[in-house]
Amino acid sequence: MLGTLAGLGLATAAAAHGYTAGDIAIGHPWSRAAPAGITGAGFMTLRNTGSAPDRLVSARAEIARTVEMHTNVQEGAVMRMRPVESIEIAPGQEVKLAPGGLHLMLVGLKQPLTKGARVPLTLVFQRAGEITVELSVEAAGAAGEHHH
Ligand SMILES: [Cu+2]
Repeated sequence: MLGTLAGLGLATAAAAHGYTAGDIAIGHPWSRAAPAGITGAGFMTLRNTGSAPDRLVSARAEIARTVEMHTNVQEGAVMRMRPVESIEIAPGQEVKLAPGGLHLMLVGLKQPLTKGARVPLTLVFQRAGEITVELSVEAAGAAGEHHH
């Protein structure tokens, strides 16, 4: 039993990567393979382990002209993306940036996002400050793909 649990723990540690900035834990930042010139996406989980609210106020990446924060909203039968000013992370809460919901947009890719690559992305939090994480680039999947 102990051996099985230890094995699972190792497997999880190898597959996922995470970062900590102050009270904010950033879990498995990832992106999808995409060619240069278009817009890529950034996904991750943001968990606030502290007792004060924090917010992601901006992000930037060398690989993109600009990085925007978006949410997906339902308008009748259509899902539309809408820019948001910031993403709030309440104390003790976890916010998921995932396909179909909140996400980062890497606008104007200067280079392709290649599967298997690690792409530096700097996140700026109101309280926790700046941290540079690496987006792990996964396959270009159809599920949750969105268009500009
Ligand atoms: Cu978007």
